[in-house]
Amino acid sequence: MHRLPIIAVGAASLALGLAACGGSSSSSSSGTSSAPASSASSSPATSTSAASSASSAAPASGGSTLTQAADPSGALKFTKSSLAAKAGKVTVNFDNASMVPHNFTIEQGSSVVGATPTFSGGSKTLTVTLKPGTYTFFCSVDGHRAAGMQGTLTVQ
Ligand SMILES: [Cu+2]
Repeated sequence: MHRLPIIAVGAASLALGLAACGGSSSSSSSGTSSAPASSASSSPATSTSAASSASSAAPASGGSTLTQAADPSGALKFTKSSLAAKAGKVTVNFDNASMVPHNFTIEQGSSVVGATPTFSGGSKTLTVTLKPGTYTFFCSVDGHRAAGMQGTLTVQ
């Protein structure tokens, strides 16, 4: 008769102990797991959205892709004196097979819209977002523009 209450109390205290232990461990585990979970879910989310927007932007935006090249024999001229593109994202693949350093610079009025680095013996890609208008492209290496390395880019 006396043991049943003792056992019941013992079981109750054991249950309390378990409950307290379980409660503290679950609250601490939920507290610690929620922080990494939110940071873990937010960082992949931002990286995937950034990656998907970056990867989908070029092909999916329907932007124009232009090709231009410096004279491969080293003459101070571009192979095309005029270019045309649609307004929006414009990608220029600029090839300079010669050993003369060149760049491809786009200007509207007197402000530079975008430019590749100056380089030789390779190719560079320049991506700019352009509004409709008339732009000038040229090579900004000293004397090259004056020698004829310039042309007109028409954006519609
Ligand atoms: Cu040049």
